[in-house]
Amino acid sequence: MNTLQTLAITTVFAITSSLVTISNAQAAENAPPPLMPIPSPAQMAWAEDELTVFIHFGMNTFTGRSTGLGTEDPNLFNPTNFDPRQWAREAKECGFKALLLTAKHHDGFCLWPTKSTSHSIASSKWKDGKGDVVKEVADACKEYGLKFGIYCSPWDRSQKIYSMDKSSYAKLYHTQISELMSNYGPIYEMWFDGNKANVDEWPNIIKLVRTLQPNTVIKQGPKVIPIAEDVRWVGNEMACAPIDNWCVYPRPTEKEAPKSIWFPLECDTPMIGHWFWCNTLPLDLQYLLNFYYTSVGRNSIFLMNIAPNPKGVFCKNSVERLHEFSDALDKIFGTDFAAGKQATASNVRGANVTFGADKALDGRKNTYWTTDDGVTEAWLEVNLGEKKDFNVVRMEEMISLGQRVSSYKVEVWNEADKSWKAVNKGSTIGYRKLDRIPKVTSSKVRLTILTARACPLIKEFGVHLDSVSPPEHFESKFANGQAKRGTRMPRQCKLPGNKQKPL
Ligand code: FUL
Repeated sequence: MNTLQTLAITTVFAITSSLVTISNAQAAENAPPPLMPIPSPAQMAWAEDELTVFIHFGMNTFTGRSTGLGTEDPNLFNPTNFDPRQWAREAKECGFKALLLTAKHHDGFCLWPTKSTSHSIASSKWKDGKGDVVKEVADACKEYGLKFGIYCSPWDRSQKIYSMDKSSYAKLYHTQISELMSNYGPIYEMWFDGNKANVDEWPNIIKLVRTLQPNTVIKQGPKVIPIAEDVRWVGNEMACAPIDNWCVYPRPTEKEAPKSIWFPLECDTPMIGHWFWCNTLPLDLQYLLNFYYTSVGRNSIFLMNIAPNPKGVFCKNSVERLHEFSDALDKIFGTDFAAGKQATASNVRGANVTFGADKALDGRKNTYWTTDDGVTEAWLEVNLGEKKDFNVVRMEEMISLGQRVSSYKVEVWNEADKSWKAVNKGSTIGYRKLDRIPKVTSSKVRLTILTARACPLIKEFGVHLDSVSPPEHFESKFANGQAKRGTRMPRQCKLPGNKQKPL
């Protein structure tokens, strides 16, 4: 570190920000070239959504089942106060960017008047068989400025041909996807479920989505090689991404795979009910905050399921919890003690202010601190100006130019013995990494990139105080905890007297 320290270049935010008005360091002279793979524009926009709402609504809402049988009477579907505008309004108010609806779940009941089967709302008495849930939800999203996405289960228990005549089922499914991709405006994400998904000629389905909705991201359902989708499932229902989460797939090793792709993880979990409504209380706020840390805070996005009730609305408890969650995020992340403060780095690319240390503290999404080519070990030091209490460190890479960092440490300055004290070590950063640490009080904090695939590009670095989550969430064992593959959310007791199970 001594050599690095001697190379230290100080850049002061106040001076440089007034001199440099480059809004896009990507286009700047001597900018680092992209390190492949990089996200497509659709994948990039998807990553920036951060918070998205999953809606499981359909036949199961009225039967209480989590997986329907496929033999249900269409007339059971009868929301008495169907109000997707309420869903969209609440989601928007709480900072969610997109909403994804189960147009058809495993029971096969279609929420739009499809030509492919009579097992749909067209056969119900609801709105005299003239209703179209998918359209009303799409319209509500448009009205409130949310992106709209669709889930359509490949597995279909209402169709005997699903296993008996796979090629006929593939045609039926093709028709359904074609209708959904053609008639409801832009679809930001097509979510294929992998559960028992076994559809003939799957690549044709992917091609169809690509043709009809070229800007959508496709979530992987059945695992078909070569991978043609854009997003993969996290592997648990606890919204818990691995602590070392690469969007580069397969994950980089010393010998990088020549054909790695950008293939980010998506984290989903139910906030109330199982996936569908089942008269439970929503999860406590501390669960939701933990999910945020283990999803958005681990280089992923959070797809939080809110099950509307049989009336067709988010119940009062869901709405309250959603607002509590949003308020808590504002409280925690609304103040960044490092924002705009004085920063120093061990190396600045070409000694050019465009890539200076302060660029990691300027809150802009197109600027970053970076180093010279070949410099993959480097530090960024921030002087907070005065002692601050904090327990969350936020790091963000400029992923549009590739995910690079493979190990780092965070240290705080100990005034008493004039030394740096490590508070955390980590591996990947990616779009955003949030490290929870036991609360510290310090006036200086330092991020050291220890190893990277190429010169690191740090878009943002921040420190925050989370006074909402319980203190045990900041202990390393919990904060850096992992979920086992296949883990499902603990189901809650039914009302009344619901007792949340401990995390
Ligand atoms: C799973 C399904 O089986 C669940 O019912 C739910 O839809 C979840 C999002 O995906 O595979």
